[in-house]
Amino acid sequence: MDQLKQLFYEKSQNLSKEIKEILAEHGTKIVDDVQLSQVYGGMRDITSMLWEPSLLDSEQGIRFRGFSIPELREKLPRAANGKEPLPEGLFWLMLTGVLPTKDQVKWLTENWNRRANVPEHVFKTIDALPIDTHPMTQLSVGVMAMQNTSVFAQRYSSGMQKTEYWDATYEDTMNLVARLPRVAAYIFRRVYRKEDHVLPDISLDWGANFAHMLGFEDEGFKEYMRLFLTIHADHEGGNASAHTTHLVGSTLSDPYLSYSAALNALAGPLHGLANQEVVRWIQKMVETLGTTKPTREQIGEYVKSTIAGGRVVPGYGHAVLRKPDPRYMAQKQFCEDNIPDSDLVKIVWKIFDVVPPILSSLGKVKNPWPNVDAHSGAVLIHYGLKEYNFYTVIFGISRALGVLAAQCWSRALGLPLERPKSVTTEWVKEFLAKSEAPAEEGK
Ligand code: CMX
Repeated sequence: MDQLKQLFYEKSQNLSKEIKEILAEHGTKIVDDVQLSQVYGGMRDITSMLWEPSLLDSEQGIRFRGFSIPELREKLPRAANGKEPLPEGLFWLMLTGVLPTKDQVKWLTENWNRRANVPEHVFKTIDALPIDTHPMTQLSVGVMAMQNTSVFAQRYSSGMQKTEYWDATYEDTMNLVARLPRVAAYIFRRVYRKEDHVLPDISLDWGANFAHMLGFEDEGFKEYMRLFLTIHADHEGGNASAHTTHLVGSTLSDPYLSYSAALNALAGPLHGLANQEVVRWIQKMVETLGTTKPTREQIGEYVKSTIAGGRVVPGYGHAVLRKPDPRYMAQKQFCEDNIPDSDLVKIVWKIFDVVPPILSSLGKVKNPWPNVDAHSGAVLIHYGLKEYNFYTVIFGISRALGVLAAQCWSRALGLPLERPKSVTTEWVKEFLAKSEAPAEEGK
């Protein structure tokens, strides 16, 4: 058994035992109430699922196994001469709960490089799609095409025991994460670089190799890619892409099927697609205003016209967060340190000055602050990755780390099929009639 698998096995066995004890003693304790407005309101804030890799606090933002993003940037191993964390280290942390050493991260990079071979039929499947198919759809199809190699699916059909599910899920997770950058880069070069593909360089780490296969050799871009792939990896379990993985996986669909479904959720404009929408929105603004250096007043008028047109301001607001997103702040800091003079980045910062008071003045927006998607496009454009339809793919590659680490945990802990209760409005009316009826006399 490899060293990461061994550590994960020990940790998950221990937690499994602990959970059994907790449930035996406290299983009937009430952890939450549910209001009718939550039933109609997208199940916001209802505590109802388990997700080990990370936890979101509405004020402080995301913590991965207790570590904030600034702490991860400080404590996770980095590339030689690099300042940003290696996403491999975050995967190790999410899977085991333990910060890895430099050697352990090196081992993981090498292990993924050995697993990264993508079967030829996957490229042929992608090539069969019309070139104007959205890159997120191409990625989802590419992942589905790899499903015939699922260790979980093969072992399940040969009668695998429940106690082995975690092992097969771990193998699929490691293979899939290892292959993803190659598949995504293939899509990028197919669509935007006339099929001039770039072969992997196995001397590089996971993030830098992805940048290399996309065709970007700038060290600054490689550093940003490491940061990007780290901060987008997980946002606890209730967000649409994570929850989709969890739900689909709970039927014992293998990691390829579950993660492909997650990509389809991430491809929605209220979720991951917002990062491309932000850039489209800014470019339209620059075009409309006729300047690359708009004033705060001009931006304010443009924001108001977006809202008056019945559209949301992309990159702002969040279902859980109630403060500026630490993932936005990490990117802001990266830009202050590395590219403070980019016109586009300066626009992003001015938008941050202007949008929150306008959204607050509407009186209905619960969080007027920027989220992760408000910043990334400007940085990618600065480094020359201008094809914004590809941005959500990069988000998706990062998201694999969190949702697949969580899937390993779900199978190791033996979590069951997910099946919440739904009701009809007819049921609600009857429920209200009963609860509002006066108590019968004498009772
Ligand atoms: N611009 C304009 N209006 C907004 C808004 C924004 N950025 N954010 C919220 N609102 C509106 C909502 O549309 C809703 O209006 P109605 O009551 O008329 O339908 C009202 O404010 C209340 O919404 P909320 O409770 O504050 O926010 P939700 O939890 O319902 O939605 C989110 C959260 C992210 C979908 C929403 O803020 C939004 O649409 N933001 C823009 C898209 C975006 O950036 N998405 C990326 C999120 C991060 C990610 O998952 O990647």
